Amino acid sequence: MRTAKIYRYALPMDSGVILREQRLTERVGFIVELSEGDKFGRGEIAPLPGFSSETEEEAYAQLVEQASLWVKGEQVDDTSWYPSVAFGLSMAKLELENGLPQAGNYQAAPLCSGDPDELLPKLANMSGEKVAKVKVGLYEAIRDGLTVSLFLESIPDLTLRLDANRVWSAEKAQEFAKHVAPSLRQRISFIEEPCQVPGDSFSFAIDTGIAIAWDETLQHAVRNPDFRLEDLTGAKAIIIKPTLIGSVQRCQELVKSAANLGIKVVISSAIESSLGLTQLARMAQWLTPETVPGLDTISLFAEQLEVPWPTSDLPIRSLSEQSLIWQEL
Ligand code: OSB
Ligand code: MG
Repeated sequence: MRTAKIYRYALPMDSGVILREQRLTERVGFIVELSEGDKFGRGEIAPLPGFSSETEEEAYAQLVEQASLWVKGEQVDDTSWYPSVAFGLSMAKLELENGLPQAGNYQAAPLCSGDPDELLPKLANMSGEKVAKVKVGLYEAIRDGLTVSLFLESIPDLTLRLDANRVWSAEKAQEFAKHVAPSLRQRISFIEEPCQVPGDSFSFAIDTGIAIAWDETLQHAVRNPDFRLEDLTGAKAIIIKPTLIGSVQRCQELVKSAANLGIKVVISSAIESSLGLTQLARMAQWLTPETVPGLDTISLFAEQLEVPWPTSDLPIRSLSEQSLIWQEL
């Protein structure tokens, strides 16, 4: 006997979370709970405004339709679903089948935005590889270059991941690189999407010796059903945000292709609640055990949902306090 429930959650965010120039005061999403006999599994479906192509309403309509088919026992191919729906439902099914290992990789690369004194204590608590993520492109490119150099010079065993979110022209990106000494550049593990145009990012990597990673470019490319990772050349790493990419199996295939091509994979968050984020940590430990994932987003929230993130002391709301908006028994 199969049953399914869908909750809609709404969680307050920390003040000051800005996404694509919009303040995000509340994160909204769905949790699907699939049950069969005494087994159950959960998944989070939370399109991210400004990043997902599907809206909350579109995702909800497809989620209800597909959850209902699952209850009836019908098999449906999920390759054409919205990424957020494919991810959440595949995760719920996987958890139900006991297919998601318990162990998680919770050592997220700390996100920081500029002050080395703030970063040092965070790094002191890290076991193993010291890697942090810095958003660049928010200030002058020259200032970014100087800040990055300062980080690398003051913490000799630090490597950095940078993210420019496609803000620079080819010239601005060059200006940034000019202010990072060539001897420091190999400690930039990669910079995500330095330029507005992917071709410029590719040239930037060749000209400067600073490795790049595809994030937005990968999200666009996977919308094409004929996409092959072989065609996305030039990057040392790809960023997989499952909510923006698709099912667990789709992500798993990408991890496999990347391994064959010698490309590093960083499983990252699209600002899921602590429920979805802990599942991502387990997925990262399972699929990319050698890599620190990009999951340092719990502190963007003011509250957690049902499952605590191990290092967070934010208050926890239970799922039963959220609205149960659909069920099929
Ligand atoms: O800019 O990569 C981004 C989260 C949501 C939307 C966009 C981004 C992010 C992150 C996640 O940066 C954290 C990470 O990748 O380390
Ligand atoms: Mg990015």
